[in-house]
Amino acid sequence: MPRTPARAAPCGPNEGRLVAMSSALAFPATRARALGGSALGARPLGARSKRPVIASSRPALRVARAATDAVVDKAAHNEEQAALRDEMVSGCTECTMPFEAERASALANAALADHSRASAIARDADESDDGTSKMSLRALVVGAETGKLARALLQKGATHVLVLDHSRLMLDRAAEQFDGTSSSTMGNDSGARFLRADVCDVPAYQGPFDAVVFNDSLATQADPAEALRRAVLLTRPGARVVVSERESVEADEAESSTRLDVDALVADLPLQSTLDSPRLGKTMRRSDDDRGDSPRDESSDVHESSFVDLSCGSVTHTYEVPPLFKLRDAVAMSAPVVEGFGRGSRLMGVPTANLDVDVVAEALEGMRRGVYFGFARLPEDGKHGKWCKCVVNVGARPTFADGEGVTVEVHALRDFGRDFYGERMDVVVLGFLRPEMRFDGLQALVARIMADIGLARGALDDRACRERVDESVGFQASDE
Ligand code: ADP
Ligand code: RBF
Ligand code: MG
Repeated sequence: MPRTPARAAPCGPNEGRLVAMSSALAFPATRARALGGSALGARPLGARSKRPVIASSRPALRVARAATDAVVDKAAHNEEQAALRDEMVSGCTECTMPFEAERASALANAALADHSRASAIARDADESDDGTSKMSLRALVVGAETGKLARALLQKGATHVLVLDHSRLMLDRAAEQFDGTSSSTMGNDSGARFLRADVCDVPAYQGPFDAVVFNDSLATQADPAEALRRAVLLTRPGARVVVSERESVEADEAESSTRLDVDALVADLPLQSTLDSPRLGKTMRRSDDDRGDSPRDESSDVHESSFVDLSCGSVTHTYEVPPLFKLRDAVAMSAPVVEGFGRGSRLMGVPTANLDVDVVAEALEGMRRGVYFGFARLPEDGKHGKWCKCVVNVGARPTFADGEGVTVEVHALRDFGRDFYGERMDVVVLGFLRPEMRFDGLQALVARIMADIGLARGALDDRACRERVDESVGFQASDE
């Protein structure tokens, strides 16, 4: 796929239709134009722009800001979207989209080609007795369109595809792509499933997903930044996140500045471009750049290397959720354990040893706020002196009105049977799990922390990770 931004080149048998249909897709032009909002009054926030297909790196933050600053009545927005899309489908006689098959195939490739989990599944199948693997590869499609993308994903190795849309009719139309054998709405059966829901409301048990594709749907979300953030939280480490927006070649310059700046939206998310070296991983510490062994700083990481594919009349960005234990340099900290907020994370079932932030200030400098995993120990405690697994939150606890300061909280995955305020704790941080977020209440936070702990355990159990610990930090991790 071309990396160099260029004007959209019509491709495949639909050649020429892009110009004729522009953002109207292949639904009747009058109906499709209503998506822009003019027929129903105000243009929805983040609605599709008719920008010419030019991929400039201009910092077009406007849409993201507008979406987050404004108080959006999300339910009303979603209903409006559903009505518009229902109307598009009910009024269409020839339900096809420009470059439909080519685009589905290109997006499925972006989502799954050379996917690390696909290789793991192939290895697992090789090693299994019956030559098949029980591992799943789950994809989430936001924006049903005609269902071709879901089919392409299944053909390219996805075992489960969940398709979301606000429009019931759109979902029904997409589901028609599947016969009874390949589609299921039941339980954990493999195949495609269709759900009328907002991406922010997808329950965690539907995932974790190995690929998420925003199929020409991010710009029409009530809050695109939040939608992306929620989607990323539903993913498994190593997952791909693909954002594709259809573009019009006839858009005027005035509208071009409202084009969604996807790179800006993902800047605070744990995503890296698929162009980053998987061996080196994403640079998480600014100090790497200070030492000059990385050509770019962390914030420009995503911007410089995001993948823009302009084929088939779309602009497509492809990112990867970093696989676990990807911190290039382990971060070592050693500090006395101090009193926290006394609100009692113990009540949450997750006691956290708060490290004295003044002591770890230097290590903290280059770290982004978020959740990490690694090993911890109480070096002065004969019984608990061995390294044990831990999760670490470096952040300001936005879920609570605690104050603004950044704290470093270590939850050791071991039962110490006592408190150890005032004692020194050593921590070696090896990997980044996710950015810190504001949750809607304690229950949601605790549920996510439990998921973090599960991911951390899995990563730290991995032999490669333990070997890396031995190499880079020079200690043997305990088996606990
Ligand atoms: P605070 O708000 O004072 O940090 P917490 O409810 O977070 O209180 O409890 C943290 C304290 O619990 C730690 O300082 C430590 O002394 C103790 N503790 C016991 N077990 C653990 C553990 N497995 N991980 C972290 N802290 C633990
Ligand atoms: N607090 C937040 O407000 N948002 C988070 O995303 C968040 N993630 C955490 C992840 C882990 C693994 C741990 C141990 C704590 C996290 N916290 C988070 C901090 C939590 O709010 C804090 O431990 C309690 O409020 C007690 O200070
Ligand atoms: Mg604490």
